[in-house]
Amino acid sequence: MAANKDNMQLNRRDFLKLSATGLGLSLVGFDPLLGTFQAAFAEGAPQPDQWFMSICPYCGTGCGVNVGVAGGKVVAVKGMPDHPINKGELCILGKNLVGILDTSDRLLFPQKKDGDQFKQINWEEATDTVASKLKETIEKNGADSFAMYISASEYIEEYYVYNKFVKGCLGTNNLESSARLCWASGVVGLVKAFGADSPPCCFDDIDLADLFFVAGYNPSSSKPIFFKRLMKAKKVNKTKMIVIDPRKTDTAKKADIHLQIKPGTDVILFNAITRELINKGLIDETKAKNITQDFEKLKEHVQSFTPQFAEEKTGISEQQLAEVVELIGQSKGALFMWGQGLNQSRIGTRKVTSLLNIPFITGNIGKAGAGPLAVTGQSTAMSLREAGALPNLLPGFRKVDDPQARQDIADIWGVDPQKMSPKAGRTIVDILNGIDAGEIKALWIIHSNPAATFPDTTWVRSVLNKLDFLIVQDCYHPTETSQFAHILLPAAQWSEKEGTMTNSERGLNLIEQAVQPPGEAKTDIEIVMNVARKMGFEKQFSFKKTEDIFEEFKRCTTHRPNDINGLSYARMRKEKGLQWPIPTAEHSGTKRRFIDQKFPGNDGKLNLAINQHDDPLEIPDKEFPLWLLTGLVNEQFHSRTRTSKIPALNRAVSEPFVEIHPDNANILKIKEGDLLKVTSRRGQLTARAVITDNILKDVVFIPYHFSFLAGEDKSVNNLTIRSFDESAKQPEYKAAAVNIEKV
Ligand SMILES: Nc1nc2c(c(=O)[nH]1)N[C@H]1C(S)=C(S)[C@@H](COP(=O)(O)OP(=O)(O)OC[C@H]3O[C@@H](n4cnc5c(=O)[nH]c(N)nc54)[C@H](O)[C@@H]3O)O[C@H]1N2
Ligand SMILES: Nc1nc2c(c(=O)[nH]1)N[C@H]1C(S)=C(S)[C@@H](COP(=O)(O)OP(=O)(O)OC[C@H]3O[C@@H](n4cnc5c(=O)[nH]c(N)nc54)[C@H](O)[C@@H]3O)O[C@H]1N2
Ligand code: SF4
Ligand SMILES: [Mo]
Repeated sequence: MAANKDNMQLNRRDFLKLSATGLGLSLVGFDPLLGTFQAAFAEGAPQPDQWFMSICPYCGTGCGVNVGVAGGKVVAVKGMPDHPINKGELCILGKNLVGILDTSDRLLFPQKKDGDQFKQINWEEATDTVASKLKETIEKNGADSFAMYISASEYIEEYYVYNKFVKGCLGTNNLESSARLCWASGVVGLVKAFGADSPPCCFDDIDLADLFFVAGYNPSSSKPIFFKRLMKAKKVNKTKMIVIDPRKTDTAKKADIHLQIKPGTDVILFNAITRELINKGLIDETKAKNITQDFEKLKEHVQSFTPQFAEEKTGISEQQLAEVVELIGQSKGALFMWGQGLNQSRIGTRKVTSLLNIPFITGNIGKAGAGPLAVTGQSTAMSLREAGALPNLLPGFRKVDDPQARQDIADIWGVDPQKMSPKAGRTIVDILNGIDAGEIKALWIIHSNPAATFPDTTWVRSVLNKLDFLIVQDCYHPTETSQFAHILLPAAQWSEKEGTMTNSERGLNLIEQAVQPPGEAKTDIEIVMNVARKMGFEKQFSFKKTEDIFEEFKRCTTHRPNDINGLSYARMRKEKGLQWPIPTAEHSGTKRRFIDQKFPGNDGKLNLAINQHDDPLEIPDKEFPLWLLTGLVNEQFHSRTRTSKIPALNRAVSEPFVEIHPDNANILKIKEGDLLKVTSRRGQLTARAVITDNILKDVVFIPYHFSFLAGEDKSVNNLTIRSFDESAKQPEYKAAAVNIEKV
C-alpha cells in the first residue's frame, strides 16, 4: 500500500532513473542498417517455460510476436518466425516490449479523487460510482451529454463491447476514437475515392510492384519492418522509389527521386503530376474513362497546374517533375503509400484524394502489385472501422443514420432500435468544444492520453477541468490525462488479456493472454461490462468469455464486406493473418479486392477528385517566421507511457529536440546543442538544437513524444494549433508558425 502511494507521486523522470537501474534489457543480433533485432530477453531472467502467440501492440504493421513466460511473468519476446507479416523480425520497439509490463507506475487499484489527492477504493465502489454518475448525467442532461473516447489500438471484442454499451444501451453515438488524430483524413479520402472503406491491396503486392510512390510518409522510422520489406523488394526487383517529404528522412535517403516539397503544397504537386501524365499521353484515356467518374472534368481542372506554377509553389523543379512523371508513365505496377504528411492537414482529405487520382487514371488499381497501400498508424484502426466503433458507424460498416442498419444491429444486440440514435455522434474536436460549452458533462477515456496528444494542450487541460465527471481507464498513473480524472480505473494491458486484431491488409490474428494483470487491474472489457450490468444491461452482457463476444460480432458481418463467418479462435490459432472477407470455414481469405475492376461506389466506378490548394490556418509571418513540423522518432512511441520505461530507448532519445537548418542557425547564432525557446501564439517549449540540412530552410521539426510529465515546457503540443481537416476533422499537426530564441 505504502509503496503504491509513493508511486502515485513519482514523475516520469523518476521512472527513467528507476528503470535505468532496474529493468535492464539485453539485445542480441542488432542489424545496424535497419535497426532490427533478432531476440531480446530481460537481463538475468529465467528461460521461458511457456510461449504465447501475440501481435505487437504498437504500429499498424502488425508484427507477430511470441511472448515467453516464466513464473507468471513475461520474460522474453521474439518475432514469430511463421507470421506472414514479419517472418520473425521485430523493430526496436517490438523487441523491447518486455519492459512495459512490470513498471513502478502501473495503476494497480481503482482510485477516486478526494480534494487534490487520489484515494484507493474497491471495485464495487468504483463500478457503483461510475454506473450511478452515468445514470444521473443521462437522466438530467440526456444521453448526448456523455461521451466515450477510445483508441485505435484495441481489440475487436473491446470495440464491440463499447459500441453495444454506448450506442445500443445508453442511446448516444458519442463513441469517438483517437483514430481521429491518426488516420481520419486517409480513411475519409479512401471512402470518397472508392465509395466504401475497403483497402484493396496486400503486403505481398510489395514484391510485385516496379514503383513505390511514397508521400508524407517515413516508414523507415514509423514502420521499420514494413520498410525493410520495401527495401528488400528494391534490392531484389530493382523497384524504383519516389519520396515526397520536406525532410531528408531515412526513407527519403533511400529514394531514387526525393522531392523535398515545401510543406503543405502536395495538392498542387499531385495536380501537376496528373496534368503532365495526361498531356504527355502517358495514360490510357479510354480505360481511365471506363473505370472513373469525371475524367474530363479532372483533365480540364489540372490544366492550370503547369510545371512552372508547381515549381513556384512547391519548390519542385520542372526537371524533377518531368522525371517523376516519366517513372510513373513507364511503370507497369505502382504502389501508392502515404502517411501523416498528407493526413494531418487542414486539407488532408484533399491531399489524399488528389494523390489517389494518380493510380486511378494510370490504371494502377484492381490488379496485383498496384494501388493504394495504406498502412495505418495505430495497430487496429481497421478493426475499429469494421466493428463500427466511430460516431457515425455501426458494426459491419453500417451507418447510424440507416434505419435498416439500426434494426439489424438492435436485433443482434437485443436492444430497442427506437433507443438507438440516428444522429452521428461527436468527434473528439466536438466533444472538447462541447465540454467547453457545457453540453458534455461526463467523459470516459479508455486507452488514450489527449492531454498530451491533442493540439493546443493548454486549452485541452483547461477543458478537461470543466467536466462534472471524468473517468480515466489506463494501465499507468500518472499520465498527462489521468491527473484530471475524478475516478481512475486500472486496466490490464497487452499480454494480460486476449482478443482479436485486424491489420492494415485486412488480416485477422488472435492475441493470447500470457499473464495475469497486476494488482486489481481488470481487462477493459470486464470493466465496461461490469458498469453496463450494474446499469441494468445484464442480458446484453451475459458473455462468459471473450470468444463469445467474437462469435456475436461475427453475426454482424454476415453479407457485409468484412464477412468473417469462416473464422474462429480455433482457426486463428492455426492460420495467421487470414484476410477478410472469409465467409465460410472452407474459404481461405481474400488477398486483394476489386480485381474484377468493379468498385463499390457510384455505378462501380472510382471517383476522381477536383481539388484546389489552400494554405494552413496559420503560416509563418514576421512575428513567428518559422514553419513547425511535428512527428515521431524510431525509439519512442506516442506519449511514452510505455517506451519511457525502457533504458535502451531512452539512451537513444530521452528529451525533445529542435531540428533547424544551418542557414537559420547561422542567422540566429545557434550552435548544436544550444538550449532554445520555441514560441507560438499558444505556448512555448524549451529544447536543444540539432543543426541539420535534412530539413528545409525556415522549417523546424520537433518530436511529439514528450509532454508535461517530462517538464511543463517540454510539450510540442503547447505550440500546435487547433486547426482540423475540413471533412475528417483530423488535426493539422504539421503546420504552425513559431519563433526561436536562444535561452
Ligand atoms: N517509432 C514510432 N513508430 C510509430 C509511432 C510512434 O509514435 N513511434 N506512431 C505510429 C502512428 S500512430 C502513426 S500515425 C505512424 C505515423 O507515421 P508517418 O506517417 O510515417 O509519420 P510522421 O513522421 O508523422 O509523418 C511522415 C512524414 O511527413 C512529412 N511531412 C510533414 N509535412 C508534410 C507535407 O506537407 N507534405 C509532405 N509530403 N510530407 C510532409 C514529415 O516530414 C514526415 O517525415 O507511425 C506509427 N509508428
Ligand atoms: N504534435 C503532434 N501530436 C500528435 C501527432 C503528431 O504527429 N504531432 N500524432 C498523433 C497521432 S498519429 C496519434 S495516433 C496520437 C496518439 O495519441 P494517444 O492515443 O492519446 O497516445 P498514446 O500515448 O498512445 O495513449 C495511449 C494511452 O493508453 C494507455 N494504454 C496502453 N495500453 C492500454 C490498454 O490495454 N488499456 C487501457 N485502458 N489503456 C492502455 C497508455 O498508457 C496511454 O496512456 O497522437 C497524435 N498527436
Ligand atoms: S514494425 Fe511496428 S508492429 Fe512491427 S515490431 Fe515494430 S512497432 Fe511493432
Ligand atoms: Mo497515429
